[in-house]
Amino acid sequence: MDRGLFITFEGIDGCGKSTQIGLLTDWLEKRKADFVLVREPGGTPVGEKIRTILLDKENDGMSTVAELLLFEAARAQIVSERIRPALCEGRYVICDRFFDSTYAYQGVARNLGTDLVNGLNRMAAGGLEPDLTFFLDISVDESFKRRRSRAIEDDRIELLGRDFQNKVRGGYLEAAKASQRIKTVDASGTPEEIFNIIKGYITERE
Ligand code: Z5A
Repeated sequence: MDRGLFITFEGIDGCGKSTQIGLLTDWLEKRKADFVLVREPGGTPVGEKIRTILLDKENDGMSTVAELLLFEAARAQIVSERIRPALCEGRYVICDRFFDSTYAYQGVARNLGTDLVNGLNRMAAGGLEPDLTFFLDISVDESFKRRRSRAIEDDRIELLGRDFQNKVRGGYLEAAKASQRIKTVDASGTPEEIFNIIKGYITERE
């Protein structure tokens, strides 16, 4: 491999990305693999400021186009500042959400158009694509159940409700159908069961 492996995690709210990323980084540490862990939106000083604007419940008047462009701006920054350099050094990059989130949330659920979003995604990522993407698929009912069990308040996007989450899930299913890179993983099992599937895909790809 002439560059590190770029792995992204996707899914509707509360699908278990953080849990699976924790299991993956523990596994990589045990194998003494060199990795970088980042999240979108965020992951850089500029990106974290954009994240605060995007998730702030007080910004409920934000236009959907402004929202889309802010996600892309944060992405352009993290790709050039963190992701591409780490991959060039041969490190694994694990990213909690990447441009498939924009496809599903803004392109499909916000109805801004998937062609437009695909073009902006390519521009912001400078043509970079993940090697492997795990779409952790749970039902919207399960997502709400898991979210209720958390002690933290919903952010601006989490407050959008069930219909919106259903559309987001539809967007992911559509993206997964069109791409070999995206592995749909049934995320209704135990964290260990889910991680075994993920580990299998990574081992196969290495
Ligand atoms: N967004 C966008 O619209 N467009 C974009 O381009 C991008 C993002 C990049 C970022 O929020 C928001 O931005 C996100 C999409 C939007 N919004 N929404 N809505 P974030 O990063 O703050 O939040 P998140 O990405 O939605 O993640 P999360 O809410 O932190 O959830 P998670 O990481 O996927 O899940 P978790 O924390 O691992 O698990 C949730 C709970 O379920 C927790 O209590 C776990 O203990 C439990 N859990 C986990 N796994 C299991 C299993 N297997 N069984 C049972 N319970 C489990």
